Amino acid sequence: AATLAIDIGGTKTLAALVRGTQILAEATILTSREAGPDAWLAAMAEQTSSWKGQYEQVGIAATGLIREGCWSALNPATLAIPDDYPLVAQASKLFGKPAFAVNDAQAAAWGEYRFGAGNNEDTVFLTISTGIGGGVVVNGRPLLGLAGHFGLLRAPTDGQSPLEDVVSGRWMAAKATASGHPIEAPEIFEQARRGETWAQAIIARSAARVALLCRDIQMMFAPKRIVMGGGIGLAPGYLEAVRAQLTELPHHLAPHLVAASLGPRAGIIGASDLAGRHR
Ligand code: BMX
Repeated sequence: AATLAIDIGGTKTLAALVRGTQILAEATILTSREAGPDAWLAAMAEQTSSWKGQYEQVGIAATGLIREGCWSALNPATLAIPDDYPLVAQASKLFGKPAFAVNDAQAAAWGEYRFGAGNNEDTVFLTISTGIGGGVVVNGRPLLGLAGHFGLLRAPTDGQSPLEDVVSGRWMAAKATASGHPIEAPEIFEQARRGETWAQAIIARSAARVALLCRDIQMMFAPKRIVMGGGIGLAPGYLEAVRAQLTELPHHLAPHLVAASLGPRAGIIGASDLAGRHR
């Protein structure tokens, strides 16, 4: 039995037919950010229409807060979602199958815990992407709802802004533009690889803040591993830049940082497995 798994991120949506950790079919849809949930779901239904009849449930990993099946934005800058959009009801109606929804980073945390780098041990997942997402799995249980939303922490910025607004891909692009290079995060990494110091400085600044976040996560959850994901988190050199900031920590305080072994598929694999457990 397969699951139609959908990972709705701030920049793009990944849809797949998933059975266990097997990806039977896959499609990427760009999130037209101002279109809204009805349009995003309609685009996914259209893009996956040929899979009809091949899945028995729908598992959704979505950026934002999922509470009793309803979807809201915590940071509209990451994706503007109307408050309490009835995501599960709308998805089950549209796809004609029972649906389950969970936050994208919480889904990825479960995927990596069960089938990836988390190795079935206490895991915190951290995605550095359009925002910063977090998921926590302790004693074999995933924390759901609001828990793990590290991107919305304000203590690290003295209350000036959510942490993700000075770390994520959006911040990096804004910094590049402000320094005369109107480019998006992926190209910033490209320029850094070419030795451009302004690009290297933006990446180093973001990584230094993420390193401090990882230290704090270690103090709060003492996970076996912090599994890093996301377009920025998995960009070449980023994880190493974060690790470099943690080397002088005493061993018992140091987070053990590893790359998501399921990569961009952690969310759909985690959402698919969680959907199967919540039937
Ligand atoms: C934001 C928040 C989180 C999400 C994180 C990463 C919104 C819309 N999203 O902190 O729920 O997990 O961004 O989102 O408030 P991504 O789109 O970068 O994966």
